[in-house]
Amino acid sequence: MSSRNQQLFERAQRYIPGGVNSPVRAFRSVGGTPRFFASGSGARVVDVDGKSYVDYVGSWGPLILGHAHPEVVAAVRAAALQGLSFGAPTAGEVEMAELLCEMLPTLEMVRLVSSGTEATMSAIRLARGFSGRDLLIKFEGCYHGHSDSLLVKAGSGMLTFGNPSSGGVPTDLARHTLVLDYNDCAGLAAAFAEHGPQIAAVIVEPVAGNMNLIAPQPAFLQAMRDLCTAHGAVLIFDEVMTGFRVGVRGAQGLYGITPDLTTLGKVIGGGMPVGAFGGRREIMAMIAPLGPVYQAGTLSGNPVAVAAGLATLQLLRGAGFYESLAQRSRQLTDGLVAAADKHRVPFCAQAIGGMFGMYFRSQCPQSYAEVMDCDKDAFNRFFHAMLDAGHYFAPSAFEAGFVSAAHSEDVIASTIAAAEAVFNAW
Ligand code: KE4
Repeated sequence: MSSRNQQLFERAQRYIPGGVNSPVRAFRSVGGTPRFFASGSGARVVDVDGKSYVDYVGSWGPLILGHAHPEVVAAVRAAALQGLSFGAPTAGEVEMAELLCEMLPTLEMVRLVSSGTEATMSAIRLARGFSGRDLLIKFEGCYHGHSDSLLVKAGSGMLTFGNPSSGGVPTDLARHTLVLDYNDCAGLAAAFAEHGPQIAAVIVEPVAGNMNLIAPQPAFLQAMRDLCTAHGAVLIFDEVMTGFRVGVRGAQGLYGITPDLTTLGKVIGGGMPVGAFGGRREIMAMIAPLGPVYQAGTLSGNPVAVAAGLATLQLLRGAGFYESLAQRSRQLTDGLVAAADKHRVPFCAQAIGGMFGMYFRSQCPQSYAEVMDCDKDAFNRFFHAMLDAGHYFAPSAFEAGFVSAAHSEDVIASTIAAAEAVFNAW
């Protein structure tokens, strides 16, 4: 008899492309039937067949406090009882803007939107409007949402203009995006030497989390900052994933780099749809209705979503929050590595704040090419064995994982014990 997960997936595929509302959820990278979740509480989620899992996806990052945190749910309930949306300014949006600018001092002004994609799309348009230039630099393996200028893969040569990486993206548009190698300082310098006066912006994940987790080489981000300053290009830190995830001041605080613009999402909505872009006042002043760069959104700053975000941000400012989160992440990665080593399985893992990467490879990768060198089949085998054991990791070898404040030492120890059993039977 098919499970309720399978029954729902069959129904879903009749009316929803691939049966999902976002491709990675379809399990196509790992195979098998995606899990339909019925509920979540703290570090756990329960699927429609009643099976419970320790959750290391956390809705891809937003659930830094764990599922259904009582204070966040209470804030959402209270806001909802006052009305779901007005399409007009609310006090909560002012509080949110003030809080974001206080927590991230590089933000002089900020605009709320409803997703990370909207945030990065708007920031790129703003950088082009501010600089009067068209060329955008991004890095292979970094994902910044699905706006057309970002669905571009490297051209034939590293310094040749991009080609569409998705159907429906005009070649004429893709050619305005240059795709370079992450952590390649020489390639970045060469691109500026060749195209400097035409470069509107560089957009980067300051810690890459969409090609599994790749840490920036210390010199890489500083070189980017220096080159953007020297050539009058806008440096955009896409902190949709790293913002308030790797530390209280995001990756910009961790590495001491001041971007010109920052994009945010995920954690700032606490599980509800909130994105944001912000930065230098002289740049943000170009955004409508102040300036000529248009940007808008029916549900931007939605009061119920903002209530969830405000409650979340207030709670993660608590003393020792990030120290404890980082300890839990390290407990997980150290434990997984020890379990794999004990059974001589080629494996490594690393954590930065509340996010982590794990790789079926002897050394942690430092580039897109090295990520591609990881044993994807081994990951898929591990993924399903751990899923069966009740531990839910991202259903792709090319995604980072997330720990929440609800992941106690004991919960993490249970995951490590399950991994030990999996590696013992490897
Ligand atoms: P959204 O439009 O999905 O809210 O945000 C896009 C985005 C922008 N920038 C970064 C650094 C991101 O990681 C994302 C979205 N991340 C993926 C997870 N790899 C979301 C999961 C999904 O696409 O379903």
